[in-house]
Amino acid sequence: MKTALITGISGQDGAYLAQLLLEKGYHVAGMARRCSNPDQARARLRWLGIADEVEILDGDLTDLSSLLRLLTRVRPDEVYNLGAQSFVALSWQQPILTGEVTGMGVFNLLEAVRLSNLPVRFYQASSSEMFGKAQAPLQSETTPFYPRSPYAVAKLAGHWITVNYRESFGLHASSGILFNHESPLRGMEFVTRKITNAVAGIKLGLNQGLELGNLEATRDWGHARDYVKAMWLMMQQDSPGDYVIATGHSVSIRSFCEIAFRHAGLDYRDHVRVNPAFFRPAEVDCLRGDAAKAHQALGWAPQVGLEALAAEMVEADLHRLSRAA
Ligand code: NDP
Ligand code: GDR
Repeated sequence: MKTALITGISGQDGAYLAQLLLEKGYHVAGMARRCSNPDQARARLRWLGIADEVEILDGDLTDLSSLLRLLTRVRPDEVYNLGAQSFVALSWQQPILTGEVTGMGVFNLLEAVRLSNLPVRFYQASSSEMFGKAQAPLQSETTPFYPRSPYAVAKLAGHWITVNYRESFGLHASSGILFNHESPLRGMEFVTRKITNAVAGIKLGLNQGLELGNLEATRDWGHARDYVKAMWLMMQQDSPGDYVIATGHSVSIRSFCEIAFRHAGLDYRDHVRVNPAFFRPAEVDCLRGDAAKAHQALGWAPQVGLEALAAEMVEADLHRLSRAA
């Protein structure tokens, strides 16, 4: 039986990845930060019905000693580094914390892997945000990076130190450059979930409107369940590498609003108001990924399209809010 250690187990991707690995017969250990309500770390795992099947252990990406202790105890075959301060907008409010967790955290974990001397395969959760002010209309592994936020700068450091440990120490370390991926487990502050949660609230008469920032930015959105499969596939390759994971389709926030509101029989124009307070100091205008390398080398392809993704999210929020009402 293989063992996996997942940092960021309490997040969206951590939950779906844990589910996938359990289905594949892994022992799954997850690292979570100490929190005053320990139940919180398992909320998403509970939603998927797997909370009791995952071993949760305390640790923090900013604390090298906790990482070393965890690795020595769990002795994983595969380490998936999903932990991060992942909210781009917050990274301008807390740039130093973002640098320490999202950037230096990767240095800490890689160093812990190296010092542990375990034959570990390592996955780093890199991001399409690294392309930022995109230097090509379709971004692939060879497109130059141009980060536009403290978050993206930190992710870039994490990406390059992953490449560097691979090249310096022969570590089986891969970097998945994942474009936006969403689900009913997406955090409420991210734009798709903010929208689907508002759609459900408006439909049920719980609230009236929705304030958003820039509606014209475009994103290449996929389903988180599809994307965690790509992470696992990277770890099964004989050689490590870097892979863009994306659908190849990009639509605006405005279009996502239109689709999500329409699913509930509503017109977004009656409910959405632009509030400049949600604009970012520097925006990433257009992201669209070219996942040809992943298709060819990993046999990976996304299964869920945007309409189905939005519908699943709206339905899940309707279900949750109608039970709470
Ligand atoms: P989430 O924000 O849902 O989850 C982030 C996880 O990181 C949470 O479990 C969080 O714990 C944990 N974390 C935060 N700070 C620390 C710390 N100091 N030490 C250890 N763990 C910490 O993100 P997603 O699941 O959406 O994303 C997973 C990873 O993939 C992230 O690294 C993200 O940046 C990256 N990514 C995500 C994409 C997406 O579209 N979802 C696209 C590309 C990359 P807690 O619950 O305690 O806050
Ligand atoms: P992103 O996701 O920054 O792409 O990072 P987010 O959903 O936060 O923003 C996407 C786009 O929507 C615009 N936007 C708003 N965003 C939010 N959050 N709230 C609003 O009210 C709003 N109005 C408009 C934003 O300006 C932006 O253009 C996500 C995270 O998961 C990262 O961790 C990950 O690395 C990238 O995706 C790929």
